[in-house]
Amino acid sequence: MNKLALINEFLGQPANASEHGYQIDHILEFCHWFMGALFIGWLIFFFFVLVRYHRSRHPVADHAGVTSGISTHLEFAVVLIEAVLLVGFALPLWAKRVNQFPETRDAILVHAVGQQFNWTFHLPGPDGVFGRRDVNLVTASNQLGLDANDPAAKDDIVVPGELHVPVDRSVIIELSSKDVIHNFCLPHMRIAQDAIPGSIIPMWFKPIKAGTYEVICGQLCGLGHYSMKGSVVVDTPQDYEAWLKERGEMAAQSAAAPPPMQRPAGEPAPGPSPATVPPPGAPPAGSQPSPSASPG
Ligand SMILES: [Cu+2]
Repeated sequence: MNKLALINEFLGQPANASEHGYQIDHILEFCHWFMGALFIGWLIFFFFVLVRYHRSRHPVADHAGVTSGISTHLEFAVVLIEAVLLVGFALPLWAKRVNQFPETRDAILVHAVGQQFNWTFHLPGPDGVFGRRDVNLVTASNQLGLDANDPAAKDDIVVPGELHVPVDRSVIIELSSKDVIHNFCLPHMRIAQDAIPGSIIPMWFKPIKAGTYEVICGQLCGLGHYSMKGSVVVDTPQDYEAWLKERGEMAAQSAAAPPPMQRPAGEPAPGPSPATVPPPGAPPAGSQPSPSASPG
């Protein structure tokens, strides 16, 4: 790392672990140094003006003002540098991110679904086809509403919180959300994208360093937002295959297990509910026979 890049480290940027990340880092470095120079420049100018135009030196206002063109030149230079940064560097880099996706046959394709307050990952399994998902099928044990009757869903892998990907291979993540707007932010990969209910939004990156990296939610999505974390584990190809195999076996086992018992529609939940427990001091319900007065 060169000395100039230390400003990113100083500002808390974690070490880059993606192929394109150095380009983002260069722009960040330049912007921070440029803003630092502007800050110091304006600060010097501010104190110069405070001293130079103090009331004791100029008791009467000068209505002619400044006649030199230096401020115009300085402001034009600042606008020019900002325009070059935006049009010359930032926009092309952003366009490459959103328009030039890797070929799907070379990349790992994963669905990531955000909900208050966790991430769930959906992989297509050995057949390479994602099973159908239906919001009406969502239950506590089927967080994504995967359709068990869809043959393509039989081998699908659903993992909460932790996604594994192989190193040196592009990863395309298609994002969606079950409730509010979340943001899938991977600071080490220099990538973030909103997850919006009703939309499927793709993002991609290519990890170049094995390790475990934190996923955070980059949108204030509710009271538990602070705890909406996950992780992306970048494995060697062998470790990734082993993880995929293990997860595939677990998915096959859970698919073969009988479905959990479900109450018939309309049947109330077991145990007292707010509707069946009288509030303290309330007269006993007349229409309901008490247990001691059972007919017999
Ligand atoms: Cu969130």
